[in-house]
Amino acid sequence: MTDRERPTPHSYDGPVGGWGSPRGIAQVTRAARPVPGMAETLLRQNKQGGTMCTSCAWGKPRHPHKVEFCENGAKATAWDLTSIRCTPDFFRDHTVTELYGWSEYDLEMAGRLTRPLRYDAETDRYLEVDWDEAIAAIAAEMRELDPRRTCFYASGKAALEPSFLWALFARAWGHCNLPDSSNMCHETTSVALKKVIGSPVGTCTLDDFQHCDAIFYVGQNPGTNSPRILHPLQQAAERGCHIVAINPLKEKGLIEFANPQRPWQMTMGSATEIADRYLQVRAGGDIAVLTGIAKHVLELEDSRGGVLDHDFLAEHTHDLQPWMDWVRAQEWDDLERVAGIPRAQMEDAGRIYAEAKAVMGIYGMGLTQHVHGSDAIGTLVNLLLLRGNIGRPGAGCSPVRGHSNVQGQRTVGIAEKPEQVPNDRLREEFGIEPPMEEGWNTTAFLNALLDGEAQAYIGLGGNLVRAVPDQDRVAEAWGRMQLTVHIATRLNRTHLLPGRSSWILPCLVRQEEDIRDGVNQHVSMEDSFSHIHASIGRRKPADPTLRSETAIITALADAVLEPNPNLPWQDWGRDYSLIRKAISRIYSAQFYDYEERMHWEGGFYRGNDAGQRIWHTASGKAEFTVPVALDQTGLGEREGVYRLMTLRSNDQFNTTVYGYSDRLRGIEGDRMLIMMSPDDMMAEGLEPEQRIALDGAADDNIRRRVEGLRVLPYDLPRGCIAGYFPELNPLSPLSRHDLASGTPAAKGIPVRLDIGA
Ligand SMILES: Nc1nc2c(c(=O)[nH]1)N[C@H]1C(S)=C(S)[C@@H](COP(=O)(O)OP(=O)(O)OC[C@H]3O[C@@H](n4cnc5c(=O)[nH]c(N)nc54)[C@H](O)[C@@H]3O)O[C@H]1N2
Ligand SMILES: Nc1nc2c(c(=O)[nH]1)N[C@H]1C(S)=C(S)[C@@H](COP(=O)(O)OP(=O)(O)OC[C@H]3O[C@@H](n4cnc5c(=O)[nH]c(N)nc54)[C@H](O)[C@@H]3O)O[C@H]1N2
Ligand SMILES: [Mo]
Repeated sequence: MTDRERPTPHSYDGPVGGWGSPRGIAQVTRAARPVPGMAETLLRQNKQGGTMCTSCAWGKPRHPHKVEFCENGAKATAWDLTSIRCTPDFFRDHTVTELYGWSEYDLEMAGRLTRPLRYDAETDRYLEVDWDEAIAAIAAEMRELDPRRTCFYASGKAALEPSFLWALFARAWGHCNLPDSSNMCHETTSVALKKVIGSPVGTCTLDDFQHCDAIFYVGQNPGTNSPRILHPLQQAAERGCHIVAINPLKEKGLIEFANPQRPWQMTMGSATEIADRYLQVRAGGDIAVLTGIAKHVLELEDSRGGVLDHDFLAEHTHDLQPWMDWVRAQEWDDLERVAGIPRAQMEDAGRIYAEAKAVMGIYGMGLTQHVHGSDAIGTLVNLLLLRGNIGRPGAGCSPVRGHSNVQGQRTVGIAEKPEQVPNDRLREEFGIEPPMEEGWNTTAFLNALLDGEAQAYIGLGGNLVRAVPDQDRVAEAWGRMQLTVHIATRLNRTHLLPGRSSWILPCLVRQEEDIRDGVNQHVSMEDSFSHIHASIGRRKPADPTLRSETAIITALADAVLEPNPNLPWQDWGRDYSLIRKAISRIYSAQFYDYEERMHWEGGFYRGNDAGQRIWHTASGKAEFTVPVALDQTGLGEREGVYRLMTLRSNDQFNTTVYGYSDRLRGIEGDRMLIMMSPDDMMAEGLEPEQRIALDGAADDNIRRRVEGLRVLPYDLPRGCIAGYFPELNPLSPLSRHDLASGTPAAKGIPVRLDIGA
């Protein structure tokens, strides 16, 4: 083995944006074959009078660019507006058992669902049913069930109006089993930020990018998952703002960006450098690296003084001293070992922090999807607090949210904890008795499913079986439920695991017109910066009989619940402004003048008390927190055990796979692969492209395995490997999740290599 050459890591030569971006759009568009109006939809996207993109939740500027969409927003739009149809004929040709064997990509390529479908066990097929018949039959079955054993899942796309009604329907019926996609995503943020700064959401707005002089950018991949962030990042970098990236992968979007809106950058092939510091942390090493940075800030304060914002610390924070004692007690050797970063780099970042007037901390799944993810967020906030970097221009913490309305769904009541909703107002306004016991979040629902407790699943979008940990065990249990109902736009694997009674209710996408009583209806959504925007669709529906999510929810609620004049489901289904009126009565401090303000360019700001330095925490101040461990995976070192990070490629939206190109990482072909450091490959005697299997290495005696994975050399810290979600989800143990919030630990999955496979 000594004479073997070190494999060359895969990489992509071009910058993010640039010419690769239109080419990437063209490839997916060719496959999706969108309807002719797509270009018009894109030109109005994220602007007043247009449709808000269904891809990510990034903010929409008050002064939009001529083109305010990105590569991945265009792909998502092409996908939604495909001209391909998945009609009842398709199901005549294929049994459900056969379709379950299809890939994610092939299933979604069957096109938009057009008609309500009922599963027929005898023929193992989905058959067309009439809308009224479907709603009546589902309602009749629901009425036989115990609401507390039913799950209403929401994926984060549905707008505020249907989301509010979804949660209200659940509570009026008698449960708050309201898991949503954020339970696998930024629930860590909702719990950790709430605890330390008293706000469950970020404190920044888009304006802050113009005032900051350092950005700590932790565990988020902007080039793929929120490309529109690259514009403000580019402007900040050009102003001389330091950008310190903390990520085990050298993600292309954090390295350079060629702005497609700037002809000279496109013509000259030049690009802006984004991060001026890149800390290639080990998976799970963020608590250590951020603590190392903070430790150096304290050292600078001790040596030269004038570094900490003492007035802010005294007036606005709590428990500084125990935290400082703890930081000072940490040995550099331990911090270096756990972070995988040399002390000099942490000191350098500490100096940048200490010298910056205004600092933003931006983060994504690299922080949230770990066993000690909440502590990692707390650690980022500790650092920010040292110099009063919350609650003033250019400063704050900014989680990059996922689905386009996932933050908004929480705002309007999709929450399993009774204390997260204004129960008294719900009682007064609607005359309902909302349940006061805690309902199921995603992890609790899955445990109830595996225990045989869960009787029914009603899903508002999503592909839950594929998105969750322990996918194989969940899939096996899924069909034991009495009733499964999916409100969906396209076919996916979860739909192909029918319960004893199973239904698919197809719905409109946001870009399509939604005419109720002769009027095209607006909906609204909330972005990552707590701004609410109106959105309207203008494309003709994929099928004339399709219904909107709101129309489906109101019809079902009307059929399931006892009549109640305070819950005018039919009126709500006809005129969505009446739903907004109800929302503004329940959440009056934030949603006043909703009907008017949602049309403002850039949306209206719902406000954030932590951003005003009003702290709704236990102590009434921002809390310093000592993490329970330095290693946020909680794994420690074990011989032969690797830390697997499951990521998104540039050609997917969660479980929706648009294609097989991960262009920005230089990876093409199939998705059954792992990226691995060339040094680890040498040590393991692995050749590039060799196929291996991974075995789960959690200590719970459950066998977890994925076979047929191609090994690719990649620039990664040793001991860490990366691959794609959802293919690798069978390796992720349901029992490993953030301790405070239950968010699955999708970034620190313990695995062993099986090279003989
Ligand atoms: N095109 C597209 N856009 C999307 C999505 C999509 O699938 N496709 N999904 C949407 C959704 S729901 C979400 S939640 C967001 C997700 O957006 P991201 O938060 O960017 O999610 P991931 O792709 O999971 O990548 C997380 C990043 O964390 C890094 N990382 C992994 N482990 C660690 C670690 O231990 N420490 C640190 N510091 N970094 C780590 C990875 O290298 C990667 O760069 O994107 C949203 N936008
Ligand atoms: N291992 C691992 N697992 C993960 C993650 C990870 O990084 N690693 N990330 C997690 C994260 S951050 C998230 S958010 C979850 C995502 O989990 P989900 O939100 O459950 O999954 P999606 O893939 O976004 O759902 C796609 C399906 O939604 C339906 N759909 C699409 N658009 C619409 C619409 O407008 N309306 C309706 N009603 N239906 C629609 C379509 O049928 C489509 O097939 O996955 C999580 N799972
Ligand atoms: Mo997400």
